[in-house]
Amino acid sequence: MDTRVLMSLLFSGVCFSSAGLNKYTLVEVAKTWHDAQEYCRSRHGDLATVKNMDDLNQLTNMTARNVTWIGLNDLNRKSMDLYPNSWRWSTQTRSQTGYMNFAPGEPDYYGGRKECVEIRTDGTWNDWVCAARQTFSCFSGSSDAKTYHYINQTLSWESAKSYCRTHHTDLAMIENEEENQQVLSAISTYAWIGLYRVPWKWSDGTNCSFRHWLSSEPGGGSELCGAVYDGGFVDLYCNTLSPFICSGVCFSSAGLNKYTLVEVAKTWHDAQEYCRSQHGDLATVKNMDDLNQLTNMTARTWTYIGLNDFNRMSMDLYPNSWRWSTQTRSQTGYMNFRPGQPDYYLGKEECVLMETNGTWNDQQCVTAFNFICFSGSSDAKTYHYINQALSWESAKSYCRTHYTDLAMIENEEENQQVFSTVTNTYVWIGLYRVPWKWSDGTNCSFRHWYGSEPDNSGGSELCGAVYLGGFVDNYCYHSHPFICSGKQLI
Ligand SMILES: [Ca+2]
Ligand SMILES: [Ca+2]
Ligand SMILES: [Ca+2]
Ligand SMILES: [Ca+2]
Repeated sequence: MDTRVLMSLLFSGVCFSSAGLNKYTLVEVAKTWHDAQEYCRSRHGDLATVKNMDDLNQLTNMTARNVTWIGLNDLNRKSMDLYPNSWRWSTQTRSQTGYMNFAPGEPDYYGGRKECVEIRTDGTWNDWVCAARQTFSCFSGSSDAKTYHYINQTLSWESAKSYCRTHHTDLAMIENEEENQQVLSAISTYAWIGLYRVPWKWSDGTNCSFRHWLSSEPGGGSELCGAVYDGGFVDLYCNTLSPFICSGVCFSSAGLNKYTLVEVAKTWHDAQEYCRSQHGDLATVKNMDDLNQLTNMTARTWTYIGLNDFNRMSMDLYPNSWRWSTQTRSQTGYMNFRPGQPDYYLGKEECVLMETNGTWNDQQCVTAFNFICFSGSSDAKTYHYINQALSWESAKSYCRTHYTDLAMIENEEENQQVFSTVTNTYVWIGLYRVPWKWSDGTNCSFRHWYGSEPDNSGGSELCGAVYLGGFVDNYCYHSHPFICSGKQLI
């Protein structure tokens, strides 16, 4: 592991691993990266995300030294402010104009190592190696009234940023042609400005900075898509034809006798124990074909399958239950739900509000509320109250565009900070839940609920069954027949 990878891990914290079987599926058909992405997504998954060395080793063992697409890509290479990768200002505030003044052909990410921006003596910009020592331009004042200061001393981009933050406001932020001229008029040679880039992101939106590039990769230029090869990552032209790896996809297990109906009424847990004792598990339903096959077997009675929601109160348990929109793990596991919450009311509440006394409650994500964003790093968060009612998803997009993300709260002090920015209103924070998982660990998101199910009737329906061609949630201690999958039962 080189120091660059190590640094990434230190900054990002832990990218938690997906547990379970059938996590990755190798598709041995050569496709372009975009066609491979479409293929995985059409089966309710996405191109594979690689979160740590265990993932990478598992994946390397599957690929037999072939170049194989994963979800890594850098398609936003030329764009400003696209989350989670590409260009942003060191101030961590959004440019009011999106102004950029790159020279023709730039930014070129030449050699895969150019992630900081210099202004040249003709006023155009170029992406360059951040470790290079150059003169630089700072600014003082506010975003609306900047005064620029040329520092005729050569430092790396990071050291220049520290210098500017100590002596002025930050490295130069430039939002229009006039400001660019002001900076240009003071410089005598190439100078760092505050623009930099975070390259590469995952197709499924996971914000995980684990990287393990082979030496001299990424090569940059126009290679915008990522693959694994020989135990590491490589960048390639996206239209290269390669096999690929999906994760979370819902492929059907081939063959007859996949499912076995057991016509003895048992509780969900006893049914699970029975199936497992026969070297299988309660049935996983991966698509409509599976569901139809299973419905034909069950003759209009409630019949248990492997679906369950036991982690309803727990943080960070994969694949279901609570996580932060940043997709980074809470350093503390802090939660501040009020007594009786989260209650998953009517089986529809999967996003979290801070209420007017500072405690939390789960609520339907589609409801519009004001919200709280944060900027800065996980260790130094600044919270921003947004007085505009949006759904949780729209609020998240807003925060990712204008700040870092929806508010992540990791201790009582941060909870107080958020609470103090709000006056007597409910606000979205970044906590949300992925409910339901399969008993056998399959990470497959196919769901086909019957009617208004899941309804969490009575507040404690944690186990899944099939009924009349759809899924229902149900009290686990009720006894029903059940369906096992895996090895054929005698
Ligand atoms: Ca360049
Ligand atoms: Ca390459
Ligand atoms: Ca609730
Ligand atoms: Ca129900």
